Amino acid sequence: MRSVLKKVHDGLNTRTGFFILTLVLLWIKTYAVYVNKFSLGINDSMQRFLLLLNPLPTGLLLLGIALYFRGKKSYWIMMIVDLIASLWLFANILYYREFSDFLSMGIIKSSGSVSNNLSLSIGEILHLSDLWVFVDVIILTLLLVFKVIKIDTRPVKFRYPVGVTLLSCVLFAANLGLAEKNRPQLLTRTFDNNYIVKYLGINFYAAYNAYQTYKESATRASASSSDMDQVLKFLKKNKTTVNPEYYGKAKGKNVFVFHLESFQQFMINYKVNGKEVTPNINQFYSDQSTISFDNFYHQVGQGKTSDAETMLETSLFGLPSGSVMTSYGTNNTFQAMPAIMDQQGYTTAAFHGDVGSFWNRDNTYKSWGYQYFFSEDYYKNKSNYSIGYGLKDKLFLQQSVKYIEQLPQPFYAKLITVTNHYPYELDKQNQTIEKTTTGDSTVDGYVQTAKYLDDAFGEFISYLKKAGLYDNSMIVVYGDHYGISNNHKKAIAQLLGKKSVDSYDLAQFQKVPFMIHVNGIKGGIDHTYGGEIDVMPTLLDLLGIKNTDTIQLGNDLLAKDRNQTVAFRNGDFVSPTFTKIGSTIYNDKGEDVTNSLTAEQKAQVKAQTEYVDEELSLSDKIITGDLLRFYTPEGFKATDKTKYNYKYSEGLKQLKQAQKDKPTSVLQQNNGNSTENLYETDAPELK
Ligand code: GP9
Ligand code: MN
Repeated sequence: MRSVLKKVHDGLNTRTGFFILTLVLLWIKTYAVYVNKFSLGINDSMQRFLLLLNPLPTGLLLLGIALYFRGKKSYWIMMIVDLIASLWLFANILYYREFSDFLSMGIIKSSGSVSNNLSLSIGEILHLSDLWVFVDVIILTLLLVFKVIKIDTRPVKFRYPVGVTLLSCVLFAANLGLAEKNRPQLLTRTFDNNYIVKYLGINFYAAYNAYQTYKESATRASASSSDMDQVLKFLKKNKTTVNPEYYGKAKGKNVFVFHLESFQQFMINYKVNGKEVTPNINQFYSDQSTISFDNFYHQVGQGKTSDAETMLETSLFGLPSGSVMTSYGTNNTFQAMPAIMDQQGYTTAAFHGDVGSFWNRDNTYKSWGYQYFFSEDYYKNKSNYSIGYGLKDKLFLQQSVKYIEQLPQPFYAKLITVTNHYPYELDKQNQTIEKTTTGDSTVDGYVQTAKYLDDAFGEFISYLKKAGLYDNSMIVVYGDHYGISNNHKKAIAQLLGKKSVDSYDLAQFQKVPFMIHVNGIKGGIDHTYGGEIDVMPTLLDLLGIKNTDTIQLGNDLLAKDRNQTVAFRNGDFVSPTFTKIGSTIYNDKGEDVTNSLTAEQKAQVKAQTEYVDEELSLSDKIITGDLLRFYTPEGFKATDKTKYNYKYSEGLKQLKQAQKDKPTSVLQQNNGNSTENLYETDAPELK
């Protein structure tokens, strides 16, 4: 026994021994923090393996820096690196406890606003067990100070630290490769900080985030207020005139924005074996008080849902790569829909059954001025309540009612569904229609989850009717983006009953529903060409809210003099006359006319191309240069992000107070009696 101890002690007296001990302790503790202090949502054994592995490469790299130095210096550098890594862990433990998200450089830069946002004092947030992250650093330091461990001053060969650095790089490459395999586009799309930490580790996350922030702030710093001139010129040139038949027709009404996940236009009135897939949505679509657009396209890029949200709430495009919400949502200035509605006396709230950090919603919604964000924490969840990215739609909508009924009216409420999401899996008990039979397994489940979404939508609409909300609300329903990607050409052709599909067909396949229901309004199918960028101006006009000075790249779909060229994020476009895909031009019948255009038609296509390029590049400039900080529209008060806190306990408190301050909620109008019992659902999980 003694000899074993002696061997260990001798080992620790060598620099390599001490290095390994420090590394292993840092590794174990980081993993322990991952498991005990964060909820990273481990779904499979590969994710578990990567979680265990990921502290190692960066640990080797960082502590390995010390090995390039000699003697005492080497030891102290090791301890300092260890301390910094521990402080970073510690700061994130505290931040995570309050926000269920990781600290970003953007947050640290605006740390004043963060501290304002903390609902609890540091004493309340701190748990004694958090201090464990420092124990190894302290003990190792004491062992060195009291010379229990002796400093090994022997010189080392240069190739030794280089070897350690190389090893860390190899391990990191392996880690990254496995992570990308499990979660494609992890870094290009950066959905969620939680994902980066889960797959690549908290130290990598720090470096990655710092790099992104550096890149972003460089562009931001070089932007100036004169850059807005170009934007204003473009807007002036393309301004439409409001349609008096519709302007202000929804004034003062509540607004529901109902987000149909991955829902495409071709599903409307679609049948499988003679059975309608989405009878409720179909009925809503053809209601005489619903304006339904049948040439409405999604315009998202890599940011998918987040791009759709960005366009709907700000009338600015997503980015050529990545997501506006994750990269710029925390710090940029916006003049977004919730803020505008708030300033019109509306209560504003977003509802979603996934974690709040996904797509950086928890920060972006503050920049957009949402008063409430009801995310996963606000919902009861049992093991069979969730599938894929979150709560199943029926359970999500049913549980949303207890918050909706507490919102002082008028309100602006956005509900984001999620069950109809790739890979379209649904538990047996919720399947109420047969799969399609294209043989493409990622496509064939689509109608089943779409049907489920439709059922959930139907239940929600029935509730609105019973609770009296249907008639005093403007109900906006839209599909966020394609559900079946262009990689599934064969299956798409089969679904559409065609032999094959070409690029033109695929462009048309990007149509998503966009419907606006206002009781008593003149509805019908509107054939105007438009896209998600046009939603905000359309809604503001219907609500009779002046928006002539607001920076919006879209235009009112109900205006008669609009440019109907619809940009896709990659610069392609569709329009009533020509469609451009890459360098190919199609006419309105889908025929390739690239080589047979008249001079006049060529000029028209050129003008359309320029229009599309200009609106996309101006949008990018506004976002990357944070140009809206230089421009506040008349009558608009800049959004104060520090006002908002979406923590569960805080949200409840706020709702309670709101009942007293402004007793116009459904609950108050119902003499304090909940309307939850009016909600009928056949969700099997509740039986
Ligand atoms: C998750 C959800 C999905 O919260 O909104 O986003 P998507 O994958 O569709 O972009
Ligand atoms: Mn989506």
